[in-house]
Amino acid sequence: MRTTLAGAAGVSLGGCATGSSSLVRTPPPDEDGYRLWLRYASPGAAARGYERAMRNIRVDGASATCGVIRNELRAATTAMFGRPVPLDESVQEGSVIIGTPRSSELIRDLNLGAELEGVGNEGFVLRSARVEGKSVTVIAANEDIGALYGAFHLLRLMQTARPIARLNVVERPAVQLRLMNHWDNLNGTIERGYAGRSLWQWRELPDTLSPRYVDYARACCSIGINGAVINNVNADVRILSAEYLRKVAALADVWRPFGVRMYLSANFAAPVRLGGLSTADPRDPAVADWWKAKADEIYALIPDFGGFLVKANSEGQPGPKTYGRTHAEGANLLADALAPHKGVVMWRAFVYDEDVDPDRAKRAYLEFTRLDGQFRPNVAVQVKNGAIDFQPREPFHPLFGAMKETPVIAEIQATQEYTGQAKHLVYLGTMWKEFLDSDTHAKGEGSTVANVLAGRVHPSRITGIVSVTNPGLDTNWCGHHFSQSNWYAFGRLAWNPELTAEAVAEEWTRMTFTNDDRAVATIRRMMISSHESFVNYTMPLGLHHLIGGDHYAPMPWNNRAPREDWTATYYHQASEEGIGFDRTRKGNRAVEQYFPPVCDLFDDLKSCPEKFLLWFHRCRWDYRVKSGRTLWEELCVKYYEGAAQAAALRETWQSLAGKIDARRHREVDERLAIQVADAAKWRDQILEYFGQFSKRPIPSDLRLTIDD
Ligand code: GCW
Repeated sequence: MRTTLAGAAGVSLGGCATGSSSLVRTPPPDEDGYRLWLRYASPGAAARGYERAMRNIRVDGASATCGVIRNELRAATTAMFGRPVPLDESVQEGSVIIGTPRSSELIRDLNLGAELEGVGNEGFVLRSARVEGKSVTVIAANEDIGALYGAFHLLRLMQTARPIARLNVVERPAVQLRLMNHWDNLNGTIERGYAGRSLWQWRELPDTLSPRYVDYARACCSIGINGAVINNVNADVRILSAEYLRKVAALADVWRPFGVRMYLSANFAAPVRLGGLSTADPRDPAVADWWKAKADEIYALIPDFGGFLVKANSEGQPGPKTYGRTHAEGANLLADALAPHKGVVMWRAFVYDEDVDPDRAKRAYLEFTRLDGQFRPNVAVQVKNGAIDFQPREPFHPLFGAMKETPVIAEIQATQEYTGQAKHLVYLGTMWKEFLDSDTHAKGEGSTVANVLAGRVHPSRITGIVSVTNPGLDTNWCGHHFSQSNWYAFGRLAWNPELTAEAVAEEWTRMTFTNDDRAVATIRRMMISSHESFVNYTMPLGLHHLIGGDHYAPMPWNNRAPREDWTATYYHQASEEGIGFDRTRKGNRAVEQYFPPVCDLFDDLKSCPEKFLLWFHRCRWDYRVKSGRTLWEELCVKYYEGAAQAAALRETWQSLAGKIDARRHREVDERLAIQVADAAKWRDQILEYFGQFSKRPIPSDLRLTIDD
């Protein structure tokens, strides 16, 4: 028998009293961040209008997902209005009517056929309408999950103080797979996790289900995330054992009504390590049979299992190359096992085999483009946003747009491995937008990464954006209160990459902290500038991989590691003569992996955006950058600017005291103190290190600004 711990989702949704600015006299009561962006704070003065537009809620349909819609709306309205809005069947002025043409006669009669045809299985129409002569709000969808997304949309409008009286919203997600990628180990640790231990309680599962599993699913679903790979890509084979699969199935059962599907990272050597076979060679029929039987076993337990994510022949993981086979043969082996069940394989392109090319940045492109066309229809190649590894800034990976016949999905990283590890406030929405908006020119202008991912450049059977993600058992889920915004931004941008980073930051701020317009504007500005300032005080002007150790602090002096391409010196190549990696046509020709005119843009020193300067070019210390300064001076300016921006970030946050509850305000401030100190330390250490090569002093005017 399964037992559910007391205090499930609905209960954890107590109301909170932050209202609009005019009402805030005393600081709002302390919060711990557990409720994320689903706090459902009182809408203050707007409450009356909302209540008028929400006299009762009618959810047509009997599925578990319809139950979720009712629970969420009941809990949300109770928290926002101090009493639940009645859930009944009546149609009156101000009813909210939710359903699909199959479940609801009222929805059927509205004849939304054309609109609904366009929104697919997950989209919805949210519209003010007249039904039986009454003004109502309708949430219509083809499937119940679409109606649930629509309900969350309506709640988001109310949480962000937007009007809900004359609505005409038609939404569908831009891509199919919007997945959390957890790097959680079975022993409860999380690789690159900075918010406590793993959420998954393997010892308790499958019999005991933590209420956090429900709250996790609510959070994901509220922003359109429709699946999770729950274990590390450095995969423990035991996840595929009968014992663990029962545990996994229990989680999948909890998440199903929320539309969050289960996926697993598979270890390519599982037939050997788990199955006891003598080989995992994809051409061995016994190996193929083993995977088929394993897939059948999984689907018997989890009928809607999504598929496998695989890290193969990368950083010590086994893979097809171990047996002299290609990545395509490896991926196809698993794809064939999953195909009868409609599962997919997400095969990672994060490979950097030294034999392929001396430059790590070139290797994945070289390996994968030559396999284009060889993958089964249910394989997608999963590509990190940049060609190295989630650096604070990278140009987009040249594989985007380059695979014409193979679906390519994007992997971004919300867990801040290289971006301050939940100690620094770094909102990644801006960085991801820079990536999504980059024009690959694969088929002429407008072939942005976002369009490639949505299958609008090369028609694609599988589309997706996934995120290596950040929640753990910390009460506030993500360690830093602001790191929650990266989970949020991932979901929102995967649903709609056209949203601006500003809009997403604003939504999140209103839902998470306050609807006070001035405070919102201040926090939004802090968030929007935070990524650039982090780049400034860590790796400006196209510098990358200046790291060592645990990837927290830049260590440009790092010149010793088990592999050369894990050092920092391999990338910056600083010497007395200059700094930077020559990837131009005169250098190692990495630029040629991009389509024209992008390759020309990066190749030409004059046109190469300075944010990528030292990524593509090797420059002398006295090279004049666009500002007229020498490269050395510019580098100094960037580092000083970054440290000053970090200090300003903290001051700005402090000015919000009283607008944010004291607890969260203090907890953020404590981390900002670390950020300010780190930024200054990193500036000084890095400039001292590079100064040994440039043999130039730090411009005195910069030093003065600090000494003052
Ligand atoms: O970013 C690097 C990390 C590794 C990680 C690897 C990967 C899961 O440092 O911890 O391993 O990439 O993406 O596979």
